[in-house]
Amino acid sequence: MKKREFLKTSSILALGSLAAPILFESCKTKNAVVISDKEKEKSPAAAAVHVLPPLEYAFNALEPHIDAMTMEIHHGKHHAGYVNNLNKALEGHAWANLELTEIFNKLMPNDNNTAIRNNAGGHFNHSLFWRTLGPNAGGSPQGKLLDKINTGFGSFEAFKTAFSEAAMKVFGSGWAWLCLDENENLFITTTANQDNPLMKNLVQKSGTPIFGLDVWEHAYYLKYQNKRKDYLSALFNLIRWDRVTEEYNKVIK
Ligand code: MN3
Repeated sequence: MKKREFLKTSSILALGSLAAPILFESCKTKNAVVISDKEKEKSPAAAAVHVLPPLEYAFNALEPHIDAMTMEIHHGKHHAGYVNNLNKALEGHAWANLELTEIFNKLMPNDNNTAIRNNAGGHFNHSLFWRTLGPNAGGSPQGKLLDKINTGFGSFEAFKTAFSEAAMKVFGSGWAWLCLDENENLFITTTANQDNPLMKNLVQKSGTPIFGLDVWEHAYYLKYQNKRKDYLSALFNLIRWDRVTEEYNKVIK
């Protein structure tokens, strides 16, 4: 057996004896969508393993706004791919046991961590996205968050317009974000690819995202083709403002 083959076989055996039970254990104990820092299991015997959070609703639950096939592919292929590729990219890496937010803090321009950047971002961004969508949602936020939106943007309608305009301007693949800055003020920003505003060394304006909208074509193309604007309008029927408020409350006590 060549050395390379031996190493390959050894690592598969190692994966079989260590990672598989951890993965199994993780899946068993995960019954709620959790994001970021709480979504991986740690073991002294192996690097942490990031886990695809299950959807809280059926693939067809967001119809007619998002079709079932888009959801199945988006969650089961795209998001699952980010999780798998993140775990691969972190194998043997110094950041293997870091939380996603810690990884975002460490990313620097041109640091040769592109696979980690793209897949850690993809995992975090989609976890937040699924969590803040749901059937029978939409409407407008209430209470403190609504007050903050009114203060920051003039009105909820004005916020929707500004957010949609920002999302329309994302060229190619990316995300539109509603964030809190260090002064606890809301702002809208966009990022390319799977970057997010927590990647403070990589984005123009950093902050804590409380809602993110996926404007990659894979999020809407099957149903809306090139009509991103129609997808954006429909999306407002799915936003769970109670969950966005939870994200807001994590930042503002
Ligand atoms: Mn996506």
